Amino acid sequence: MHLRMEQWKHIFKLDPDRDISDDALERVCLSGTDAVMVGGSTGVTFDNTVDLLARIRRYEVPCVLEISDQEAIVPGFDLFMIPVVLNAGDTQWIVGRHHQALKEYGAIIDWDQIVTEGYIILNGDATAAKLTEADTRLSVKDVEAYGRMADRLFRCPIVYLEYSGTFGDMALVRRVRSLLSQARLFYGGGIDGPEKARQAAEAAHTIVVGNAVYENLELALATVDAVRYGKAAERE
Ligand code: 1GP
Repeated sequence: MHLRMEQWKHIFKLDPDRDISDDALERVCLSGTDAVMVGGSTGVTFDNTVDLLARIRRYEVPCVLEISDQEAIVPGFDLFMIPVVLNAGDTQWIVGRHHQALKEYGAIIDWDQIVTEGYIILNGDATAAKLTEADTRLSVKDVEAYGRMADRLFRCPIVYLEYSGTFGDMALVRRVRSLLSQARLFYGGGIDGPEKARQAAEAAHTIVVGNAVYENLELALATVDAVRYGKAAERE
């Protein structure tokens, strides 16, 4: 499979620690989304990750693992996304865990499958913010600096603005996208239906829809067309 991540506009993020029925999973995988990302902040284990991968693999949709725990690294995904939380207070989430993982697996990694995500967590109430002790009280200039750090200094292929659980500031998202030179801007947080999906897709390169899959599947599925067809889908 040739993965053209640079063309992805829409991703569903599924949490291995949350239940999803076979029917719902089928609808997600056949929705027309560009990829399914498997990941979560807590409760992700090798076993629940393997289970979810096996179920997603019944379908052709590209499937990527966002690694947050070394114990839950499961082979067989198309890509492995590695978050580096640039505004983490706990440096374990910037280089610490990465260092430990590379001590263990560094010699056997297929680097063509590894994609680094420069994360900027902006919702202080999100589990990920608490876990990483992220400093979310950032000015526009702070966020711009982190964006440039990920894009220019560290050459991350992805800059991820993470508002998980709440819909973010689209002017800020647009601002960060405008200063990136090579990275794709991923936006995630609070996209609960087509209208917010359209707004976020106008601001970022790629949008990530997570919670809505579990809260209201119909509205979550409608985000795919909203991104693909933009305003036309909204009018329907
Ligand atoms: C979470 O960015 C994703 O990591 C999506 O956020 O769950 O709020 O959609 P939501």
